[in-house]
Amino acid sequence: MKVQLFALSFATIIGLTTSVFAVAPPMPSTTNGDGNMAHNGMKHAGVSLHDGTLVHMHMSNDPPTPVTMMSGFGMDYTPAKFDVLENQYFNAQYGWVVEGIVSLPAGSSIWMKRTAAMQPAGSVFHVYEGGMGAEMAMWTMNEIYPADGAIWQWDGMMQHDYYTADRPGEYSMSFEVYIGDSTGSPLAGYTPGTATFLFTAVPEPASAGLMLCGLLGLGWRRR
Ligand SMILES: [Cu+2]
Repeated sequence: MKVQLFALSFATIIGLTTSVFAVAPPMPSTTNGDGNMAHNGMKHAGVSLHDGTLVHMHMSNDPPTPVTMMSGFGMDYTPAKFDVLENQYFNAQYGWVVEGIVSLPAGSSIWMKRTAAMQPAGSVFHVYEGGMGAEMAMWTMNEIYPADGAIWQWDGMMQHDYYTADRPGEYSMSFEVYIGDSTGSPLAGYTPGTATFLFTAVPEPASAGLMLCGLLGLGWRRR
C-alpha cells in the first residue's frame, strides 16, 4: 500500500512538472517583447491591385518602426513544431492581408520573394511558416525564405509567420510581392510591390533565470 501511494505521487509530480513548463506559444498579435501591452497587435502588409496590374502595398506599420521580438529563452513550447522558437527571440506581428478585391488570371497567384535581409554579423535569422492566429494547430512551422531569392506562394488568407533571431540587435527582411504562375514565374504585364519588415531584439533580462534558480534553491533547502 505504501509503495503504491509513493508511485502515484511520483507520477503526479512528473505530470505537474511537464504541464507547468510546456505551453502553447503566444498568438502572433501578442509577440511584442518590449513589455508595453499597447505595442501588441497585428502589423499588416496590405496587398491590393491598382488598375488591374500594379501591386500596391499598404503598411499598417507606417512610418516603419521596428517591432520588438519577445524572448523564448528558457521556454518549452508545445506541440514540438514550435521548438524552433525556444531559446530564440521571435515576433509574428507582421502579417500579409489582401485589401479590396484582387482578381487574377486562372492558375496564377500572389507570391512573395525575399530580396534582402539585414542582421548583426554572425547572427541567425530565420522565418517559419505560420498562418492565422486562430489556426495555429494547422501551421506547418516549416522554414521559409531561407535566403535572398527564396519565394513563397500565398493563398490570400491572412498570413503571420514567425521571425526568429538568436541574439540582440537590429534585423530586417525585404520582399517583392508579385503575380506569378503556379510555379512562381512572374507573369508579364504586372508591376510588383515591395515591403520591408523591421525587428529589434533586446537583451534578455537575467531576472527570469535567476528567479527559477531561487525557487529551485528554496525547494532544495526545505528538503
Ligand atoms: Cu493579422
